[in-house]
Amino acid sequence: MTSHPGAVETQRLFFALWPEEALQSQIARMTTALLPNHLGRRVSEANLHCTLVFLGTVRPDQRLCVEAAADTVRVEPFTLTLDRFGYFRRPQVAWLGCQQTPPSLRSLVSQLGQGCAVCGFPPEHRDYAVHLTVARRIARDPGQLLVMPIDWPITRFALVASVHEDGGLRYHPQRFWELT
Ligand code: 2AM
Repeated sequence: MTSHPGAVETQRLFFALWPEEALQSQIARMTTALLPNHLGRRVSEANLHCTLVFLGTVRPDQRLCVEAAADTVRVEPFTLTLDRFGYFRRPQVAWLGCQQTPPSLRSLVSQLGQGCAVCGFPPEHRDYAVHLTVARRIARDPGQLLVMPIDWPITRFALVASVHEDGGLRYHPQRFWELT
């Protein structure tokens, strides 16, 4: 949280799919197998996640608002198959994603995005590109790397805070919502 005298306490927040620890380890191992060691900087295992809706700076009243919006989301549990390696040239990040975005994931992102718009967060107009960033500062496209597919059962989503800690960024889930 920010804490300037007289300032409103804000947080940097986003909604995400948050893997169980065992899956975070599996993804970290897969990244090590895929990317040569000298390429880029790995996202630390405990930070691995897939963003659904990025909010940025959030006031306490807005946090209550987005939490209420999340309460209204109706999506049944589904499976997300991570079966694709990708690279975004501009932010220079490598990621895992999926060949086919499940309709349930689109619905989840869309419901959350619409709810957050009501709380003052402009909706994202770009098509949702599911990606779980595994490494940053990769200057050159590593090309198409073959991924051993991982089936990730999605039973919940999280509101996550991004916090500066020990000279780096650490992501902390604040609250989970179960899909039913
Ligand atoms: P990235 O993994 O592609 O960098 C916390 O910062 C999470 O929110 C990260 O997953 C990051 O995506 C994403 N994020 C950061 N800034 C963003 C922005 N302006 N729009 C969308 N997502 C963003």
